[in-house]
Amino acid sequence: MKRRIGGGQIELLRGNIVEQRVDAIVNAANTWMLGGGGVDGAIHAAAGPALLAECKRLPVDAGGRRCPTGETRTTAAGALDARYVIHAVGPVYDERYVDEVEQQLRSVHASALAAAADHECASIAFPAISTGAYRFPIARAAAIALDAVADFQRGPRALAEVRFVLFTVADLAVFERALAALDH
Ligand code: AR6
Repeated sequence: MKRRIGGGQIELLRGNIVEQRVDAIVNAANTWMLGGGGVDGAIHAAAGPALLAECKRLPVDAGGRRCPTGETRTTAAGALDARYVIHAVGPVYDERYVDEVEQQLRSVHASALAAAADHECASIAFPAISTGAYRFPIARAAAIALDAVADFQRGPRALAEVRFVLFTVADLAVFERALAALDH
């Protein structure tokens, strides 16, 4: 499914994020940025050791953290067919703090798009950040992610193509409903 919004196109597809040919691939990372499971594991496995070496070069705090929740850090992409990996730290879902985690999910998408624009990327591929190990309910996550992207795309720095790569047919259907429901 594709839809034009603002200055570019939003595309939803089922697939594997590591196989996308785009300028920037977004990783569903954690705050330490040393790899993990899910998307993070798949991206590091496909990118090879150069990606971990890139991550280790980033500044780190006393707790070993390289990126706070709701923010992103950009590195080269190792062996991936992309120019950059944008490591995005989504929130761990917590129903006691819904407003806060929703805001963090929104900001991590806005931050990734701004980073892509800063690096003159025309295309970017997102996974469904926070909807796996971090347990964010996917229907709500889809609405927030697409709304954040639509906001950015209506602005002056819109990317030509923003792709969401969903791992299952069911997740793709959830995103398709959310995109269809999005106001222009
Ligand atoms: N391509 C596209 N989507 C995928 C892929 C893939 N190769 N693999 C999984 N998904 P998750 P999170 C889907 O857990 O919730 C890691 O350990 C998956 O089905 O990767 O943000 C990190 O190191 C789900 O819908 O990311 C962090 O510690 C979505 O991608 C933590 O997990 C996100 O699932 C981040 O958790």
